[in-house]
Amino acid sequence: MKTIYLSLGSNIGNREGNLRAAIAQLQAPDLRVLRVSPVYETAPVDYTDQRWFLNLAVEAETDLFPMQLLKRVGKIERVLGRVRTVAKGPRAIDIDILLYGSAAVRTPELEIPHPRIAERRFVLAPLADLVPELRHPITRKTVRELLDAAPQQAVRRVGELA
Ligand code: PH2
Ligand code: MG
Ligand code: MG
Repeated sequence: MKTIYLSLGSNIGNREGNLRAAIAQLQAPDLRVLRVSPVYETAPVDYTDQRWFLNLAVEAETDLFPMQLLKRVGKIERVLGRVRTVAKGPRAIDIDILLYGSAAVRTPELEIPHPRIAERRFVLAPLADLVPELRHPITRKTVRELLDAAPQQAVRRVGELA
């Protein structure tokens, strides 16, 4: 059984409903959602000409191996994200694997820890609400240290998921 951390984001349609539906779909006999962070409204990064996101972080434990987990979250994204408009831009739901225990995985399909954690306030702010003292398995910096050093990005806590 591994403890894992996921980053969820939505910027299409009923963003809060999409997050809630994704968490419900994640819950399964072989994946137990333990805690959900507060919700943040966050300015889009990378591709900036899109609606603001709602982002949150999830702590879970699972028997799934990393590639099985990747397939599972991909399936949930497809189920919930069917109404797609622009490729690479807005999405109904995005589920990214941030950490899988203290494991490091590097394949063409999957990299864990997620390679852009340290650049993304929209990932670090909710993650710091759950596990501020958790250390990144490679850099050994805590989540709070990473958040303090992250580039500026507008993120504001908007509350808990109902
Ligand atoms: N996800 C992206 C690209 N940009 N910006 C914010 N604020 N939140 C996201 O979840 C996000 C993003 C690609 O997955
Ligand atoms: Mg993403
Ligand atoms: Mg993704």
